[in-house]
Amino acid sequence: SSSTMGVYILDYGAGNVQSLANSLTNLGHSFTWISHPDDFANATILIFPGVGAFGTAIQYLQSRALLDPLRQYINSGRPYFGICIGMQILFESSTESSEQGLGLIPCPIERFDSTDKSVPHIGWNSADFLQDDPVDSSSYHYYVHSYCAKYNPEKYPDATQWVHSTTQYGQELFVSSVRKGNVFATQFHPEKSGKAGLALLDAWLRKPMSALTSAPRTPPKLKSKHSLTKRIVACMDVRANDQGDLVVTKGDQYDVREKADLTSSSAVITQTAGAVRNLGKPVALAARYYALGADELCLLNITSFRHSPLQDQPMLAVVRAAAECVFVPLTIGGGIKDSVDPDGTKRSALEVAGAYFRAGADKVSIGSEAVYAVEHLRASGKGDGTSAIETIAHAYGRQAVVVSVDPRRVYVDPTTYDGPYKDELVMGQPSGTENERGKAWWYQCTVSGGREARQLSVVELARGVETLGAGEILLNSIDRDGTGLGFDLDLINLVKKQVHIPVVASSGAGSKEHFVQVFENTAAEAALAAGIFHREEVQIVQVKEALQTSGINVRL
Ligand code: 1PR
Repeated sequence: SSSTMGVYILDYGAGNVQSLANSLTNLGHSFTWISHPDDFANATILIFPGVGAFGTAIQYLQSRALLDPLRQYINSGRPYFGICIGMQILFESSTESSEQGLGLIPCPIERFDSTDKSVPHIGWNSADFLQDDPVDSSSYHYYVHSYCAKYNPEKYPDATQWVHSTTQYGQELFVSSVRKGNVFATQFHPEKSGKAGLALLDAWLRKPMSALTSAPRTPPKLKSKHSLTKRIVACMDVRANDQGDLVVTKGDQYDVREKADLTSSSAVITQTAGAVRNLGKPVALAARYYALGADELCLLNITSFRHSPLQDQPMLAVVRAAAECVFVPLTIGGGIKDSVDPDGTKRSALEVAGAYFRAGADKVSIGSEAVYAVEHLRASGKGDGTSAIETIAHAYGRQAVVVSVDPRRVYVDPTTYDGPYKDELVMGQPSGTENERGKAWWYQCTVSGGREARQLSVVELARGVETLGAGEILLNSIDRDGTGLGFDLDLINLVKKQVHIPVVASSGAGSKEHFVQVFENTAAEAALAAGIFHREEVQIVQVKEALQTSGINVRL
């Protein structure tokens, strides 16, 4: 039963608008999609959830003759809620592209300064609200963007009357929501901000024109530290078991089968003879981790290299079902590449990614293809615009493209090693493990889930994927995966030094202290774990409490 009439969502065909649809459904509001310019006439409430790139959004609206009707709708005084790009288009212009915005708010959209911080700004941050409103100002909201409206009342005095809240990232203040008359818009994603975000959407839908009591405005001030939290990511490796059911599995250095029963006389002595480990059903686990406070979820289709992913309807169905009940960001990986269906139909990586975005994914994660793309980049000196990273970043924005890296240590004798990775060697410490003492190592990239090693180091890969347009690095470690020995701090520090994009530390978490360790000793923006959560050895909330006790900012 709907409490609101005539709610319309403007879908501009790029980015994850399904999440907004799912959150409205979850809240019990019905809605209609705007697909034709005439539809605006029937709308009494309009939401524009723009994810992606500014230029692509404007071009799409223009090509479908939706831009002028949108402008007319907003000018007519009917309620409008814009999200992310849906907020940015209200501004004059964006340095992201040459397209002009609607120009309601006289101020440009500009890129964050990346000299002191990672860009995109990804994660949960808080806001200073300057007006009374339906927002619980103590809550964190999810942001994912490289461009923003900088808060600058001296330079853009006429924009300040729109400012509803500001948020600090690094030492920059930006406008995180605007509100005036019939217009409300947020840079953050309420549809991905858990319970707080859903509550905000619900409050607005119930009273979209609620008169604002103009509270006296205290101009926001820069603080010594921003309040972006460190993210805790729960990861589910998904594959079919021998019965053909999709299950969440968990490897030990990427081997996901049970060890063979070596005591049985008939056992063949191999390490991989057992069944695929089954740790649960993907959608049920995703729902559980959302409820338990995960800041983000990751679903990896770990056998996607075997077949054509768009034929892999079960995985798309998993994403669709997970997105219906999970209101934090969802990353989908595995098989994001150019492929050919059994009937000969060619599918570009962009189409594959598009199918996942439409199903409800917020980001896609690219593994093997990223390695090949950087090999190509190294050979030819520059990207040719055709790689999965480039095409998807162009259409959906960098922030939607994660590169998942599967490096493995290659141990060498530092006194004799004369190979190409001399400058990247990590020296083993006397306090290290038996393997490490007196040795040095470099990190080699692999493809196909660690099955094949390539002549490419993790340093080359990290630099290359940033150049090509990746928005984030998911940094696994084959050596640490499933071992519970803790994150590979050397690896994380090495990669973190190469790039200006966020890095998600992954592999090896065995206790809550390991999360404290990774954030105290590296600049990783997020930490991901699988086994420890699947086996319920530690709860997500315990991890966050331990971090908070150590003075690390988290969303509790
Ligand atoms: O190459 O683009 O098709 O992507 C394949 C994706 O599948 C890559 O992201 C790759 O990392 C992943 N993958 C492939 N094979 C495996 C495997 O385990 N056999 N899983 C695999 C990688 C690593 C993490 C794991 C952490 C944390 N899994 O996802 O969750 O290591 O584990 P822990 O906390 O238990 O230590 P493409």
